This record gives sequence, C-alpha cells and structure tokens, in this order.
Amino acid sequence: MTELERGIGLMVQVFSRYSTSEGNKQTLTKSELKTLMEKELPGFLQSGKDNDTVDKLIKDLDANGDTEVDFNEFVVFVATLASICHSFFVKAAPM
Ligand SMILES: [Ca+2]
Ligand SMILES: [Ca+2]
Repeated sequence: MTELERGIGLMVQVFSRYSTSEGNKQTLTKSELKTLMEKELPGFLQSGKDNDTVDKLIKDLDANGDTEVDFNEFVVFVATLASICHSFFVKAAPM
C-alpha cells in the first residue's frame, strides 16, 4: 500500500474504532466524539477539556442535524484540519 492509501485506511479505522462503542455503529455520539478527540487529537482540546468544546464541535460538524457525527461529517472535519496543517506547513517552508 502507498502512504496515502494507508492514511485513508487509517482514517476509516480510527472512525470505526470510536463509532462502534455505543449506539449506532456508523455514527459518533457526543461521548464517542469526546473520547476520539481526547485520544486522537489531544492538542485540539487543550484550551477546554470541558463538554462545551465538544458541544460546540458537534454542532459545527453535524451537517444533517441528527446530533451525531457520521463518517462524511467526520471526513469534512479531518479535511479541515489537514488544510490548516498544510497552510502552516506552506508558511513554515515556502516553496
Ligand atoms: Ca456510535
Ligand atoms: Ca450528523
């Protein structure tokens, strides 16, 4: 597998690892999202480990309004983070 294929596969795997722990196996509840953020993106929640941050995040991500985060909504979030990461990278090392 190529690096990018592995990266895509890992995104799917990480989502499934957390989405299957309670309720609908295809979506993240608020507590599943909170666990995912704490375990996989600890830097992101630094500023507020409280429920408010996760509340706000789930509202931002929940495009279809079912109060849970499905894989499509999760992918948008990861793509946003990737884009932010890329813009820092470009600034740090201009081509
Ligand atoms: Ca679930
Ligand atoms: Ca949703």
